[in-house]
Amino acid sequence: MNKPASVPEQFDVVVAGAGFSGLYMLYRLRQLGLSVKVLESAGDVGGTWYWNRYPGARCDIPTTDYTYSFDPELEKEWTWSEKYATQPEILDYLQFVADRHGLRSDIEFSTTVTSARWDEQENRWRLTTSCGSEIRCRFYIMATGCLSMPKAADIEGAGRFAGQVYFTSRWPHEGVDFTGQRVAVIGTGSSGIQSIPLIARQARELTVFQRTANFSIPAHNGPAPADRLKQLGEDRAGYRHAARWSRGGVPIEPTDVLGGTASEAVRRERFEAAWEQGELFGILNVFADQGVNPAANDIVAEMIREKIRSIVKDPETSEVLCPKDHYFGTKRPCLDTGYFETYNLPHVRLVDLRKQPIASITEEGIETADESFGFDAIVYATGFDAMTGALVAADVAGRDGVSLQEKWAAGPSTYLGLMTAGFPNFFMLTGPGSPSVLSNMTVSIEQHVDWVAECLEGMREAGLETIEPTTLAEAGWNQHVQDCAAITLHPTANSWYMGANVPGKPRVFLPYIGGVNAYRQACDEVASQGYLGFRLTGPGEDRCWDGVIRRMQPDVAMVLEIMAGMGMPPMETLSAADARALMAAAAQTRPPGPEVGEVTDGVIPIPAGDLPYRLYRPAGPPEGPRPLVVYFHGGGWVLGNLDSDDPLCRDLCARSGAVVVSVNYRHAPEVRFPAAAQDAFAAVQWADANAIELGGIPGQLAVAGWSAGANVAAVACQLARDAEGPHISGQLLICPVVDSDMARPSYIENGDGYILTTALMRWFWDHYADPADRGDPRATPLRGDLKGLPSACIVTADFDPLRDEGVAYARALEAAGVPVRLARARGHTHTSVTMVGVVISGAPVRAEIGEALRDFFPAP
Ligand code: N01
Repeated sequence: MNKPASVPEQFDVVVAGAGFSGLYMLYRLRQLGLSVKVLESAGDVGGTWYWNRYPGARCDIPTTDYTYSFDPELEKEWTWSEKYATQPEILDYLQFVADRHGLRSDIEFSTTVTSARWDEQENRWRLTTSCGSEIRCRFYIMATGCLSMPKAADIEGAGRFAGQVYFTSRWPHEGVDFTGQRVAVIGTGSSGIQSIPLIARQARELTVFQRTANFSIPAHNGPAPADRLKQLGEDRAGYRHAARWSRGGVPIEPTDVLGGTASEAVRRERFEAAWEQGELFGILNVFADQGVNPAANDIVAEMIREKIRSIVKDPETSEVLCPKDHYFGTKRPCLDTGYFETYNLPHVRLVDLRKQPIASITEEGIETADESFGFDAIVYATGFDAMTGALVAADVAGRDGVSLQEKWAAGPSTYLGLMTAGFPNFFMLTGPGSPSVLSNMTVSIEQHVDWVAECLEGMREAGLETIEPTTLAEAGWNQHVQDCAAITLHPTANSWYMGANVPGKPRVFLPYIGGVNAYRQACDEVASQGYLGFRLTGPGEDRCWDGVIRRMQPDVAMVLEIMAGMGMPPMETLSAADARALMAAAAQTRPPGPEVGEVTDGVIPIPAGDLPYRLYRPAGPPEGPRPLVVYFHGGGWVLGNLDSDDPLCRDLCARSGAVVVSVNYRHAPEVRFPAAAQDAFAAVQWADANAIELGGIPGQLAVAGWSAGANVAAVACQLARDAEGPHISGQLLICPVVDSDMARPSYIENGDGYILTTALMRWFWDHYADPADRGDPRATPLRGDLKGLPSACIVTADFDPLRDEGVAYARALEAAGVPVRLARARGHTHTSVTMVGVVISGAPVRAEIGEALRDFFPAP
């Protein structure tokens, strides 16, 4: 007789993992009255802190912060013994939490989820486990951690070694005694750096194999910091609230000191204070710009190298220990206790794998290109398949049987790091695309768990059964995650943040670097907007408010926030003179733009008087004449001058290799339409006639302009065509004004809040041209004859009221047979693309502009 098939167990929710996130998730789901089962591979709770038992394992966020905040009573009952608690103490803490809330009864230990399949008919997940059981659940939540899947040993011969082999990430529970042994440690990340000093205390000989030198600062461990304890004692709730709304999940005051401009004394003082403090978020906050500006980063990096050189006595060893191949912070910096000092011990040796790579592991030890080493034990501290490893390995398949592994073949794709399209009712806690590893994990974990719990509660109340992100929302979030990373130095490093440590893993920045606070804000907004970007279904219900939660470039958003905080009066409420003074004052504080070869000022004689110009000549070869670009500044025909657009002109010059002549045309309201347009045309005629004197190549002349400057540049092209000369090779129009019609959708969408407003545009027009003149093609070139005009590059910005008229001009030029390149400044405002050295995300757009300018001319 056949054995009857066992009936699968049914739960509302299954959670995989019983570490920090799984335990709290269980607690919250129970509070909601849902039936829950937690499956945990390990023999007990603890997650990371269960497995990583190597000597010296500690957290690298002060334990007063690296702790649950959901239970104030728990906080009172538990006191951390040290600033950075050891692994056994953190494990004790998690066991204490599990006991205190009776969590173990819903956890099945030593059980791994071996597969998860979405059943579309039943709207259920079907799970199988390593114990052979089947489970059905409505929601499946992976709380499997970011650094839980050890990286496979990717070294030739691994497995051949006859001695003892240890992985820091899977350390024996009974501990290891290295006394009298010859020990090798491979890897100098956090795990290696923490364990090496302690292994050195026991081993007879210790040889460390280092592929990449790592930045590390002393932890200065000891009692929990008194100031932190005082703050917590006085206002625990306030402290935790501040942590939740901080950038990294630890409440610190972000500095506004810039490395590039700070005095040597300030630099030194800030660095030494951070070094003494011994905290990651302190050393990452020496300068506001160290994460984005190579020069500022180099200052911190060099000061750390100085420290290493001062600690390590052997100059050759200390040089090998000095990190030089990545910017500080782009690989996770380490906190150590006596790490560099360890290399002063006579029985400790450092092998530089950049000079002598490992050829093979042998039965006796390790062979490099130059030497054979014999060992009794090898310790692999070689890291993890971070952030995606545990998720992808878990054999999860969503709609149509598509697995996570297949879907993420080119890198992870998530909405908010919480869910992924095609996998309904499947949540990831601290998944890729969330702040996770870049933050205090416990704060991020609590935020994710709370968000998921509130989502499930809301669904239950609304009678909804499934939730799943849309592909639009997910693509938007992925883009935002990458945009946030792109303005930092992070993508330059071969880090596990980039997936670069695992051979063959797609190179994608994995966590969200926009900050815990910004991320929480985005998650809250998504929920409060009816779960924007999610499809929710239930009996007779199918609702979806589709959309993208963050479309603006992160640094543009930051600039807008700063400007809003400055409380400046709206420009259109000022007189022209006051508005000009305000612009001039703002220009004082910005970066100067790139160096160019030569900058000279002069005047262009025109019948009405002299027009000032400034000429920028590129640095470096080739000597001799270059193409000429005549540039007209922005400012609504009212504001602006040679200084206002100076950084942009330098940038255009450096990127295009052309001589740029920036012309200050006459301004309204003193001189109104059509003076600016006439001046522009006169300047072009003059530049063409004087090309040789200006260092230009006769016949190779383009015009360019931004905003109202692009307006007069476009008009100059039409006037030159009508006058049958001069010949213009191309027109670069950055966010141009080409029409006076303010009814286009971009005016409706972007007319307020993005610096150039509808009200300001009206103010500009009123200063410049009478209503009766505004239909004149010399004011609104879109209304002119567009045949026979020079090739154009038109740049439009997403958050610009003028966006649609720029597009309209491009379309109209194309229709008239003019070759057009339309460059979209994604996520930018009218002004942000021009903010050289301030808005880093504008650089790729300006690179495209430089290329377009070069394309106007024959190749040199
Ligand atoms: O791993 P890692 P980890 N041949 O990837 C080297 C957290 N954590 O376990 O840089 C030779 O950082 C590799 O070299 P390279 C923390 O977030 C926290 O140390 O790839 N060498 C690197 O030196 C941390 O960042 C704490 O060139 C090889 C090392 O192995 C993260 O976990 C403690 C190699 C791996 O360093 C991971 O840290 C511990 C090979 N084939 C961990 N493959 C605290 O809270 C790899 N390496 C303090």
